[in-house]
Amino acid sequence: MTTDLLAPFKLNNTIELKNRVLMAPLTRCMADDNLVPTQDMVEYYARRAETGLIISEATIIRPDAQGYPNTPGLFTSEQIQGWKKVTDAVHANGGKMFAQLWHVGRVAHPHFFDGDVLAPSAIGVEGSVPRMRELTYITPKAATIDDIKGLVADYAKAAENAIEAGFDGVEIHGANGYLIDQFLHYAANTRSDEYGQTPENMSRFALEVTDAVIAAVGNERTALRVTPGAYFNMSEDSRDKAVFDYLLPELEKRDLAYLHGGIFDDSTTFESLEGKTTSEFLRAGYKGTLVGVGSYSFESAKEAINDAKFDLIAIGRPLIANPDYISKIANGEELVPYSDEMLAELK
Ligand code: FNR
Ligand code: 8K6
Repeated sequence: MTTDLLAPFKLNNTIELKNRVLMAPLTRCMADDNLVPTQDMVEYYARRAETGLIISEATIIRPDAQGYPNTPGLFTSEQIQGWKKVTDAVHANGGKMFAQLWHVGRVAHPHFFDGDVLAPSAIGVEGSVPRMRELTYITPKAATIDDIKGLVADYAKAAENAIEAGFDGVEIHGANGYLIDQFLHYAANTRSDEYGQTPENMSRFALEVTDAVIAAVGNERTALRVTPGAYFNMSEDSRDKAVFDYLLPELEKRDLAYLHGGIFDDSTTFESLEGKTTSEFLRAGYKGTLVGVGSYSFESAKEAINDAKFDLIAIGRPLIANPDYISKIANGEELVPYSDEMLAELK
């Protein structure tokens, strides 16, 4: 029997999705200057409510989480009210939506806020801020234990704010070389305390954040995105696999809504993961609901789900090009191809 990706999928006792196609989180840098979602964003997300679950663009949990211009936040009442308009519109169109909770760690830039750039260790990234190339990255401050406690508490607070803003749950952004991922990789974490050096210690921050968010909003409303293979703002280290070998069974015990592998092309293999792709590695180590992503078409996703490679598919760029992706697939209509110029406007 083949799985129908357009048929409902029960995520858990709290959440049922109307189909298995998720909208991947997509940063658009279109919030207003107070990092509040705009009316254009309300309409942009509402148009995509036919997907089983929309995952919001990465949304910062506090001011020093910011590394790009006009990324939305979830830490002021104005931002919460702005998101409420988005979630109301998505719900009115029959959709569901999770907020992706973000702190960029060492990829933050003090241009956007007052204070330190925090990271696990004082190791900077090369390069400069996309779209603001004159802003080069600085060497971050290694977070103190008090800093870490504050960060964990602020992820939980942002999760509570997300529920207040009407989201159906949250996806913690633990991927793509940002703060949580920085703790999980040797290239960014050289700490000598209980947050560094061993797989258990390097997983501690990710698990503390996950547990704090679960305590705030419940495990059935908590999801996590991870990138075991380093590919963005991070370099590979052969020891990284051991960290994820420890982390994945720990996550499985938490009975999350889902685990999501964040990657641009899921055919990319990683030496540090013994030649596996992201979804192959995650599937081998994690038995809960897994979301695949990364250059899939509807057809290739269907094949992968039928082969039990993962359970749900997240679609990114094709949903930028085709707000009506689900209807087009259902009706056998041709999709508009994605191009980078489409990022200039919210359609
Ligand atoms: C992304 N991606 C991304 N990932 C994430 O976890 N949070 C984010 O905010 C963003 N932002 C973002 C912006 C843009 C413009 C692109 C193209 C990508 C990665 C995205 O969720 C997804 O993993 C990739 O786009 C691969 O999926 P597709 O596009 O091949 O279906
Ligand atoms: C100002 C826009 C900021 C967007 C930040 C989120 C991520 C955007 C995508 C950038 C592309 C990264 C490409 C990595 C490719 C690796 C291929 C193996």
